[in-house]
Amino acid sequence: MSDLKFVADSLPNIPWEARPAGCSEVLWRFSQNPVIPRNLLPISNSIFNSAVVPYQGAFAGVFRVDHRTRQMTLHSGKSADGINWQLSPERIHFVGDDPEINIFEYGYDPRVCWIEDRYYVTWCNGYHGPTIGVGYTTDFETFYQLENAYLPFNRNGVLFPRRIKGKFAMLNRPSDNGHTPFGDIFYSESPDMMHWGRHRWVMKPVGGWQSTKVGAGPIPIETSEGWLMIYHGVLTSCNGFVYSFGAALLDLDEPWKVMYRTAPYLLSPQTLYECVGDVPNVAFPCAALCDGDTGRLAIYYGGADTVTCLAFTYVSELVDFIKANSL
Ligand code: BMA
Repeated sequence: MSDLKFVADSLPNIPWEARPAGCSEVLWRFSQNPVIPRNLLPISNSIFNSAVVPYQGAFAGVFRVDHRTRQMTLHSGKSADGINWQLSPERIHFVGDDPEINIFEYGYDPRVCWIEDRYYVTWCNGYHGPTIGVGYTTDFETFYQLENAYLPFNRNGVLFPRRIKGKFAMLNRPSDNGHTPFGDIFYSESPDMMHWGRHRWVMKPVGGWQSTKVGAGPIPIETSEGWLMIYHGVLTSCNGFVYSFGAALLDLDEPWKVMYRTAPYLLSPQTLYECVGDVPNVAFPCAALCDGDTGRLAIYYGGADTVTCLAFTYVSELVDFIKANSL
């Protein structure tokens, strides 16, 4: 057993399934995938790329729900076990003071992060092109909207779960207005969750499964070996983009410094529900639950832009894997 230290509350009811006999992968898929089918709601075309957190002894989350109109929206949801979900039939209507910012054009790829006293939500928010919307909730019923973090175009805004040197901190990925064929991960900080600056470059695409663009996934987990960042990487094949995911360890005080980064992917689209759907060949992680007692890690990811899936590992095994298989 590793003597890795990591920051995670006790989560005895974390969704979990033991590594299958004979499996030597660092990550293994839930045998009941997908956990959320595309048609869970009468109005849903697809439910994927979604964020889940522990909440009051159970689980809550913000879900990307593309409606049958193909409007991209966010819905809240609750679950006793993290596997069977009840989603609100109505999309989230953020409450805000400024109608200019509060107009909902579209929202997708949410992340949820508990910091200090509330659950912050970040998402790709339509405001004359995609940028990072920021809001918060305490009860997953009422959601308040703050200012957008950046000018368009930006995607994959992922908050750190605590202030770093006194500042809120966010990974993000400047992009373009379309299906961006490039993209590096940057780090930005803020004194107040409104003004973002002191931008630092974190990492770029390097080749193979992560050759076209990279973007942060779940909220990073603090460990004694650095921030554990799971991220997606994109390869451009002759048949379009292929979204896989890997992981990196970032310096605790200066997270733009990448210490280790996986050369092989952790998971690439290989099952039917990852390879077949509205956008084939996509495995897109947006959330991870971690049990502080056992080190169990449950990663939520979208399959083929259609359904929501789970994969499992142990945080110490993942950190060991990153260090042993780094670029
Ligand atoms: C990205 C985002 C994700 C999506 C991915 C693959 O640009 O739109 O929501 O999963 O493309 O289509």
